[in-house]
Amino acid sequence: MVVLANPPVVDQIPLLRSPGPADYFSAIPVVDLSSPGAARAVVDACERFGFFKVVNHGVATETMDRAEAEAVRFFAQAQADKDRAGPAYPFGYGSKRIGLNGDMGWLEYLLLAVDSASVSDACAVPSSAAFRNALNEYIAAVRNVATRVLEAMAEGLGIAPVDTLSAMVKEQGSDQVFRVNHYPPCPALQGLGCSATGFGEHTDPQLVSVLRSNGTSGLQIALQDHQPQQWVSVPSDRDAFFVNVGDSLQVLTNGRFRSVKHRVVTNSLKSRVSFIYFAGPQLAQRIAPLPQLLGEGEESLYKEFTWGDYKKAAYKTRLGDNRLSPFEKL
Ligand code: GA4
Repeated sequence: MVVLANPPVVDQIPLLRSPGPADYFSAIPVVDLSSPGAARAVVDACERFGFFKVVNHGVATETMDRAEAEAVRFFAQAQADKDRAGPAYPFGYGSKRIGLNGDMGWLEYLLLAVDSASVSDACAVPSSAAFRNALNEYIAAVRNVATRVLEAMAEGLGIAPVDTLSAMVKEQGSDQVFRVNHYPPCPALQGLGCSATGFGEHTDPQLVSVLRSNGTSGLQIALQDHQPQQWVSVPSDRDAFFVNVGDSLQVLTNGRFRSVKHRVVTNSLKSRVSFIYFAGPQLAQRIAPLPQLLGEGEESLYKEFTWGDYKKAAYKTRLGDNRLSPFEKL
């Protein structure tokens, strides 16, 4: 057997099969957030996929475009200037390394803490007022989408009060994170049938994550209950948001919603820029199935933990690990 080494530029970055037209999944659920049927559609999508697209969300195109243009400007800077905005941990600029345990992807990014509805003062980056203002406007808007989605979920699940889930994110001191990802093209692999992993497969630890990207595809989700695992490509839509169910929401619903495994495959010719808002609760928030969702005699599938416990454990894992399994009851 001949084992080919990765071309030097993508050394250390795992390769994936390049997606073809047949991998695009046209059946991604679409939720019209302005429609009276939104609550039911959200619950259905969370049960079947842990993932859906949101349209008619009310966020102005200019808010998204301005933040994207500023991000493009930031990443176009000289490498030395961007490196001065690092390291990524706890917050700032990072390149290729994801987390602290050896994961690598073909991307550069900004990892930022969010306080209330804007970039935390604890983050010195971005230092440009124009970029920061654009991000703050975007974050306020996307946070509002996330809380409306959490309210639709509660309504659809029949949980009262309807702000039971959204309040966890709106509370002072909730643990919200924002990520700006730039996946440069990787022409070295063009025509070889394989692509660099932009962001390796993982589930998000929080309640929900809300993603928006430019028109370059790359996001893939794993379909639930498919053996062997089946990855499908999500057609890009720069006017929509995409929502992922995270591990914490899986636990709060006692597994009724399952967190979605997802990953990003790099395009060989086009840059992908994405924004992801991760809606987490306060560190002290107990993550346990909501009593209203437990049927008679139904027990929690999970051991007791707080978001702080989960987060601490998550940062010790590798990206692709199943982070929930140590918290499952035997
Ligand atoms: C996945 C979701 C978010 O991007 C993130 C990621 C975090 C990081 O990039 O530092 C983690 C990853 C994410 C889960 C496991 C740990 C932590 C990288 C990693 C290997 C910001 C988050 O909250 O968890």
